[in-house]
Amino acid sequence: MISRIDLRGAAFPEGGIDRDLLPRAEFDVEAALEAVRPICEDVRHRGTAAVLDYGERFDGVRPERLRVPERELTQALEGLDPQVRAALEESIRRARLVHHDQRRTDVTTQVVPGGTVTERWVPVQRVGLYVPGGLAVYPSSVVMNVVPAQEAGVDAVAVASPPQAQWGGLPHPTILAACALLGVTEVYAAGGAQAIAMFAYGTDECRPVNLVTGPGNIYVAAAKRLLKGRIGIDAEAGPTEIAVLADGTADPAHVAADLISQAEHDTLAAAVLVTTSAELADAVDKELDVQVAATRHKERVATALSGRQSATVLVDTLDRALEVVDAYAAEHLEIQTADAAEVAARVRNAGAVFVGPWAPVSLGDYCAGSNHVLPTGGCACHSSGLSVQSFLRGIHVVDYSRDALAEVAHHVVTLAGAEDLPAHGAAVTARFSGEVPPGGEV
Ligand code: HSO
Ligand code: ZN
Repeated sequence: MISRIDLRGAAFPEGGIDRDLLPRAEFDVEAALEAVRPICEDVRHRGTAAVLDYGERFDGVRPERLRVPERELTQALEGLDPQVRAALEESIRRARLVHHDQRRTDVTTQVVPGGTVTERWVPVQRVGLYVPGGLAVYPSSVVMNVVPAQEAGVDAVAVASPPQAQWGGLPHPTILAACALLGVTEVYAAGGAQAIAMFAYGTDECRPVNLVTGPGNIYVAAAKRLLKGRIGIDAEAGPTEIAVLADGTADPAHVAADLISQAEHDTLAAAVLVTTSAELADAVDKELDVQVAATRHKERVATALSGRQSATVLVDTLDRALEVVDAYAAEHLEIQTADAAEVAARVRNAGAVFVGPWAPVSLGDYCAGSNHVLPTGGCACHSSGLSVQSFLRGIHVVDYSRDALAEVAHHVVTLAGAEDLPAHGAAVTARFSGEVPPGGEV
């Protein structure tokens, strides 16, 4: 079911292996840009009516209105299964613990006597959080977007999620209930590129936002790419990925279950096992056959596991395994080896690392306290998952006294001259009657 790449005995190039040699889902955001451009333009010009029209076209239902009335949120919470409510509350509680601790304190550096630079952390004022519809319902993604925004101190949080025909054009009631639990009252029945355009340009029902976060399909990713700059974005999320780095000590049944758990998201989801043990690889293959046949979304899972984006990679040593997972830079990486903590500490590139046999990815999807909005498509080599930091900006506050400026003025004038920008120097000397003060006065 899952293909095999045998790198045993292969020469690994100095400086790391080429990540293009490793399996990856086809997710061509560029190709979707042309499809979303007219949608975004239309929303820009026609506003709410355009968003509703696209809801009708793409989600198969025209919501009565874009903004979900607050009473719908309250009703959804009242109708929520008590067990789901308890689980969501625990998920929120744990996420708050972790994200609360991510908050930054302002740091003031005294550069010279009388000269300080403070990095002041300021929350983004208004954010739009996207919660996908698609093949599953994602109240957990409401938690993962809203909690860091709230902990960062964002003033206004708006949520958009596609209208559902089955629910009379409202987003799924569990999404609405999760919003209510979190105290979010501004919710829109909007999905796809039109939701991102609504957030970026604003309509008569929705004021424009400064930043949009949250995963979505390829059209959401394309709209984010198109509108980036006008709005900030977190990332262009692609299909979900799990990599498992395992040795002969791993339990094949658990490894298979974890691979299946993420393959369940999407036919394009990627499941990659990197192992030093051919015996484990064989045992996982057997487990996959048994477990896939028994799982609810077996077609979807089988397509994902047999797709070109999924593979078992055999290597000779743990060092090689680490090179492979670093090159792959998975959204989620499990370490199922002896001394898992020690191996995990050596990982350079991953959105989140799950250490040892008791930390499956699905724990992190819901209830670990960590965030599940993570970099995909290899972006974990340069980007982080969603956190409080995603909703903050660091403003440098520069505060210099006359003497502190005088001390360094000659250097400013020199550098301005070196760049042939004498007016920059003049802006300093103008404060000292047109003279360059001698350095070292302070
Ligand atoms: N694994 C997904 C998140 C998710 N799983 C939500 C279940 N619900 C991407 O990290
Ligand atoms: Zn998941």
